[in-house]
Amino acid sequence: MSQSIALITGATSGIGEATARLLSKNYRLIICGRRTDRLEKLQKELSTETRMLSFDVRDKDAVFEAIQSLPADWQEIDVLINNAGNAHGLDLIHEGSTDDWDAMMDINVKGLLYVSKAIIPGMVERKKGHIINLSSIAGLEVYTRGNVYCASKHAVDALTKGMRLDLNEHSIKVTSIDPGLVETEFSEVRFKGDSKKANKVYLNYTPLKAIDIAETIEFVLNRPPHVMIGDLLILPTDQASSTVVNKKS
Ligand code: 8X3
Repeated sequence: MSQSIALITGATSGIGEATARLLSKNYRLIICGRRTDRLEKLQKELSTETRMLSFDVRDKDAVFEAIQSLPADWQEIDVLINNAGNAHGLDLIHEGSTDDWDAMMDINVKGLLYVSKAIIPGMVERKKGHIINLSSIAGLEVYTRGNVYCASKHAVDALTKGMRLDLNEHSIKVTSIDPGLVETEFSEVRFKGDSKKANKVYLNYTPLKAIDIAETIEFVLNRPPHVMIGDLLILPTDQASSTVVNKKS
């Protein structure tokens, strides 16, 4: 029997890349992202059969064209990991940039919907599948200046719950993974390349690493067929909430 197929969005860095590397032991992989050079490099390094799809989740037509372009023996996707997502800016609501708002809603919410729409009907037909949505502690709590990012992740939380309800009769598992502070390019993107600001987010305590989340995803996927992990909040030991972090100085 051939290995199951997992499709990962945002596979070119951070949690997506770590998850691709970990799942390459047991899955055939479809790695997706915007940065073709990074996808090519990752594809070469993975030991499993891998396909790469280069598209921006914001581009509805590109999403559907890329997924439809998969050859027949790659069409039956067993696991969808909706990982692509970003924060843009950390501004008060009256000072935020509408471009940042568009980017967060377009990538985190609409992009997740487009990819899901391209893949879920096949899962429904086969009555089989597992969707893992990467949400955030920001999908459960709202913090000062988090406004639109938190709204986008609250939307992901609602969509996860909606998917679980609508797909219940088709035996499709739906899981939400809600990380707290994970040291990745996340803050670098949020602060538009200001590394000094970005690095400060992870100073004086021990943040999570991408591999911590990848290992959790692997655990979730390895549960027996009758077990669905619904929702997991994963925090660094030093973090109690969005705003309470035990910084050592
Ligand atoms: C990332 C975690 O706390 O920066 O989603 O919102 S946080």
